[in-house]
Amino acid sequence: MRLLHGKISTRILYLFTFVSISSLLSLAFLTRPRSKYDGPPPPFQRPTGTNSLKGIDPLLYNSGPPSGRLWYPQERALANATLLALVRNSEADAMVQSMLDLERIFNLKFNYPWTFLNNVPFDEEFKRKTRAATKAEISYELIPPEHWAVPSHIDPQVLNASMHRLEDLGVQYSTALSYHQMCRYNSGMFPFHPALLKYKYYWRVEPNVHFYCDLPYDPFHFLADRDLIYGFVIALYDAPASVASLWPEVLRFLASYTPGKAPLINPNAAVGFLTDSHYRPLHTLNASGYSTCHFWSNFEIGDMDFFRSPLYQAYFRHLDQSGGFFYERWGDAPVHSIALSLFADKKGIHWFRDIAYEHIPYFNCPRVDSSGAEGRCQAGRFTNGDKTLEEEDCRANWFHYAGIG
Ligand SMILES: Nc1nc2c(ncn2[C@@H]2O[C@H](COP(=O)(O)OP(=O)(O)OP(=O)(O)O)[C@@H](O)[C@H]2O)c(=O)[nH]1
Ligand SMILES: [Mg+2]
Repeated sequence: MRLLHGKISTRILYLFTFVSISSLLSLAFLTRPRSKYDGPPPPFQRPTGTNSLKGIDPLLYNSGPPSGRLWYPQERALANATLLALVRNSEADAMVQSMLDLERIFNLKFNYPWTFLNNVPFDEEFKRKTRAATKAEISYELIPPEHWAVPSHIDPQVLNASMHRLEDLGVQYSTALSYHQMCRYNSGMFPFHPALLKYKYYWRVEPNVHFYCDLPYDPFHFLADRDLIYGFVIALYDAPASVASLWPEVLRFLASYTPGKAPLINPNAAVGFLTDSHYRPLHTLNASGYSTCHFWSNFEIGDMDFFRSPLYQAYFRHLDQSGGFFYERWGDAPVHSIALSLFADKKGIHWFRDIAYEHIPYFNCPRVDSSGAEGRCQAGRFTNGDKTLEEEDCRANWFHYAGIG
């Protein structure tokens, strides 16, 4: 009998000890100091000295989903939108890589149609490989030759001399004629492709990009519901020599255009984003007053009506007429970004902080939950490890002039 009592009291003692230790452990867990990154980021303070966002990058914070109504799969009819890629036949495998990522994180649930554009017909191999990468509809489209051709006002001798001058200045791709054509096409021609006229919104996708975290809501309805016209993830400085005369040409356009009653520059535009010289004064100097900061356009989710508007088209035609797409190497990224930062309300431009993305060598990596983002895309990662690339990040300018939004 005594033996039995002894056994019971030992068990009670064990149980008591177990319960006490567990309670202490859970108390310690619950009361542990929360990381300062567990809530939304504090109001943005522009770093002094360098543009480094180390320690204050909004991507380090677990800011949760965007505010307002979000539309999840099957909750609403699809928006008038397409996933869009200008791509070469030789890039089929790289395109499939991007597609599989975007399908996995987003489109398997939504089923938005894909549109592929090319200046030569897509071959059977490209079609076969890309068809196998999605259940969604795909259109394979040839670009009308007159949209792609080098305009007749471009002088071949000046073009040749300019290409080699830029090459000597180290401007990447300056001697590749097709690269100039591609930049011009993406700057102002693409929304007029006959196959795109029926769409309002596009999500631009390039071959060989990566998407990491799940995107649970519809980004097109997100833009439409909030009167947003453009979404980006990464903002970078450009090589000043590639755009040396772009800003003066933009100023000439602004001086020459008579728009009627509406103000040409939007009263709530982020002009300072374009003219800033705080972090890289030599860039602003060498690009004749343009900071060279731009939304990196290999990722864009946007409203084609902005690029189809009479004002944007007048701006594009002016730039095109000046020859700078060929005599310099103006990219569609600065051309889009300048127009957006002049003609649009800055509140209409959205930073998709929650889309985890990589186009070599840069990243946009959010903190998706309290355990941090997945493997390769850890919160706040910006480059592939090359420290010299860190200074190419100009998001600090955008946050300063337009807010984090
Ligand atoms: N059809 C077609 N697509 C092109 C051509 N040149 C470029 N592209 C596409 O245009 C987009 C931009 O070209 P990229 O070569 O990626 O240019 P980039 O992003 O500035 O350069 P990288 O850093 O090398 O990726 C990609 O989607 C390419 O597939 C071309 O001559 N024909
Ligand atoms: Mg690219």
